[in-house]
Amino acid sequence: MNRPELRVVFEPEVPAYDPELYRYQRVAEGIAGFEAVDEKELARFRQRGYLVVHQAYSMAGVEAARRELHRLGTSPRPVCESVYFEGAVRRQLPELEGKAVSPSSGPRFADLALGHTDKRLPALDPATRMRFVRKFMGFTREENPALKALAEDPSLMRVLSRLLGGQPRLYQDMALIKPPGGREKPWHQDRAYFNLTQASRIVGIWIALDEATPENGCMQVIEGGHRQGPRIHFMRRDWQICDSEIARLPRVAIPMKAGGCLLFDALLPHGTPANRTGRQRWAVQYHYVAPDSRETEDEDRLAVFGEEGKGVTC
Ligand SMILES: O=C(O)CCC(=O)C(=O)O
Repeated sequence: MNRPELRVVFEPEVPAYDPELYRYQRVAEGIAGFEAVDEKELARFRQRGYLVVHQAYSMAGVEAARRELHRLGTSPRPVCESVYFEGAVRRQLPELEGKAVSPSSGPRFADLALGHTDKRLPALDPATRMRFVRKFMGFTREENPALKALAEDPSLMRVLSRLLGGQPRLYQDMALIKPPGGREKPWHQDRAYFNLTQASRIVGIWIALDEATPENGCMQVIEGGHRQGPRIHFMRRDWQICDSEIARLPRVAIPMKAGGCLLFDALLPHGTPANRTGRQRWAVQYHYVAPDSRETEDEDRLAVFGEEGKGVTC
């Protein structure tokens, strides 16, 4: 298989946030194993916008996926489409000082909040690179069989077929390595990032490859928030929902052990706080679409999720 061209993104440093945004009211309940997903759980998913499945994956599968991610993080030529580094890596790389994508140079919309993009990995020893890596994308390929196996797990496919009402197609893959001190992912709806029509059915899965806790940046959600539809996103610390809107809503934390997962509606508002521990927090996230999903353009997405022309402020 041909290797994809590598895209390396050096993110800007993300400003501090109000810790109140991640003060949660409750911890989510879950079920054990994909086989426990019945009609009642599917109805709960529709109502709440998510479903937590503990012990969804075997530890052998999780460990094999971790080994592949470690290889992606330390290899001189990782087999994936993109690698994102935390803004803190800039302090190791003085040549990046002041380098950022400038809106006037016409970057793709998705790059605006991301910082400087390159085709080469930073000249750092592999261990240092691994310490600052935040995200990989486009790795679900034959060369990474354990990561591909997580994405194509037959029990997951059965659940997704029921949630999507048709054969699931993988739309996006991400590995999210939140390093010690690693940045917050501000509250957002994933649909605000996807150029897919609003009628397209989309379900995400976030799989813990480590224990995920409120301290190291586990997922938090606004239960039932998908039923209020699309929310306006603003370019602040990231492409995100306004903090003042989130501050008014009750938040649910989703801690889980390695091998557990969160299935969620692509309109469910969610976010993760910074990692305040001394260890990385590893997870993978996949999004799937129904067979009748349709691609659209940035401008269609921004007409729904963007602030322009709506007279709103944040
Ligand atoms: O793992 C995380 O920190 C959250 C990732 C996330 O929500 C996203 O990238 O859409």
